[in-house]
Amino acid sequence: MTDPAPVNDFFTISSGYSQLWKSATLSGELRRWARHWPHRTAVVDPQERLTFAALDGAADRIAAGLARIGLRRGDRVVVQLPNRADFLRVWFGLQRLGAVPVHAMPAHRRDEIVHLAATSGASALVVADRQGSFDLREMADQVGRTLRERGLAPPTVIVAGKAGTPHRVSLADLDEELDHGPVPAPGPGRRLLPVEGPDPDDPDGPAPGDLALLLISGGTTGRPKLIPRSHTDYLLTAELGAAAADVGPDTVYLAVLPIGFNFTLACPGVLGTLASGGTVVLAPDPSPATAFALIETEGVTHTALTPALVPHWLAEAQTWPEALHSLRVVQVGGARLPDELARVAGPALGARIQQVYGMAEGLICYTALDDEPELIATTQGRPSCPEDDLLIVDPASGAPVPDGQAGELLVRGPYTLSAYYNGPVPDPAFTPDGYYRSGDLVRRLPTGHVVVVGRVKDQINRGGEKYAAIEIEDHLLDLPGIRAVAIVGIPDQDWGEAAVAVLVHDGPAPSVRALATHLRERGLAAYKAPQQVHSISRLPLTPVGKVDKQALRALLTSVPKGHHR
Ligand code: J2J
Repeated sequence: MTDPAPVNDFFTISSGYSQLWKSATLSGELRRWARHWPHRTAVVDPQERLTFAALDGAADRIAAGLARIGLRRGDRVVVQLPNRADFLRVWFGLQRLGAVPVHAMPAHRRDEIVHLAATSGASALVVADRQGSFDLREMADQVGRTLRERGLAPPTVIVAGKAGTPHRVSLADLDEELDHGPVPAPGPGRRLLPVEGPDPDDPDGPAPGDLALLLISGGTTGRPKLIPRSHTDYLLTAELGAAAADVGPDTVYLAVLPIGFNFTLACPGVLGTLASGGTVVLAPDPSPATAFALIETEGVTHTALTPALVPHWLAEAQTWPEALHSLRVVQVGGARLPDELARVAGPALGARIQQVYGMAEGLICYTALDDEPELIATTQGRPSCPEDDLLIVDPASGAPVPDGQAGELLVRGPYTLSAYYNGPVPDPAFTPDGYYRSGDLVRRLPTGHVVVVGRVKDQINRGGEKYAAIEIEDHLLDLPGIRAVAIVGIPDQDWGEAAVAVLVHDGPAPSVRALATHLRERGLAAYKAPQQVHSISRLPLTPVGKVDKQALRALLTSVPKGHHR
């Protein structure tokens, strides 16, 4: 599919970053790593261990295999794979071809995958065969049927595992050494940054400033948007992260969170570790028991968690502290880590805590490993790059707030996006001078540390998994007897936030379970189902006629426990 290069204003405001941007592609980097340390272990999963040379070889074969089935440079491919070595084989295979992975999450279901495939114009969809009892291949076929009904081309389904039927392609068949004939002429890349190529180790590859991957936004105004990231800015993200987390050749990084999550992949995560010559260990599930066993056997030094996982790790550490002897750095991010938990976590885990406040759109903040303990416990860190340009403004007027006061964080910088992929022009998510509106309320200390105090975006963040309230409101409005819906986040002890469906309805109120069933039937990820239902005769409105979610939140948090169903 053609994907013409857009005119991008970022070219004009970004020239000051050229010192920071290196002229390298992700495929070229893997080549160099494999040349520098071919026999070191790059990736470990429960079934296999891959050296850097083996990963590089797999990328070559899979790129050729993808070309055999008709994929070309610039083509988008939705990748929904669990934390297994196959994710990295496919991901680097796509990079070597110059195709663009679109990162789906393992919890996503038909509706989300259809949206990602449709908005990216994906040529292929890569899934595992099953996830527990759920057959992802059937879901992938349904995605194809839904797209066809909408007049769009269904993606080729590629299965890591048993393909099941001949109309699906098995990854094992792509990963074969075959003479594939002449390599097809590369298509055009989509240039995001003014960084020319080629990378000497990827001479036929895309330019370093070209689109390399598409991440998904948490969503605020509807369905998730696609975040374009280039080779250059993504490598910069990973390298800044490696410096912040003290990642080096001795690092053994345990990926507990989904590998397609920006935090896990690049902050510094998998890429920062590989770029430093370290080893990545993939946890097949996020349970502390699995993680602790891997930490003990593989000598894990670094990992990254969401706040919701921390109490479970503390409980496990009480009974199995010796498993953690090698652990040095535990990063926590994705949602606000309560200060009290941050204070106890380091000593209990025998490791340094590093708070990470980041967004797939770009900006990543880290506390320094040697920051004062109180700063580590109570702040979300400082921007990882001196060129990150942060502005804190009054959300209503847009005017900068006085130093130290809370306001909405706006950001631009060398690895922060300037437009969503195929987004509207102009896009209210950006200011006219190129700042991304994060929707987060923050306060900045004189040390430069940022404290996240709330948010202005209408989003639910359940333990790090985000979605736009409106996405669920729209689906619930379709239920019989429902006249109005507001999804409101309220504090939750275990998950940081719980979603309450506030309903104006005829007849009896639907149960929490009925809502979950409806959303599952609509093909949505299970984490988007509300935890509580609350009936109301009329939704309160703000003076401009919007649903007053603050008033609802105040009402819900003042109602005595037991009233909600
Ligand atoms: C409070 N809110 C936070 C934190 C993210 C590293 C770390 C996290 C993400 C991520 C990421 C928070 N305290 N420590 O991509 O590379 C909320 C904010 C933010 C939104 C971004 C990474 N860390 N948040 O979480 O794109 O509201 O990225 O704007 O998924 O999560 O979500 P996402």
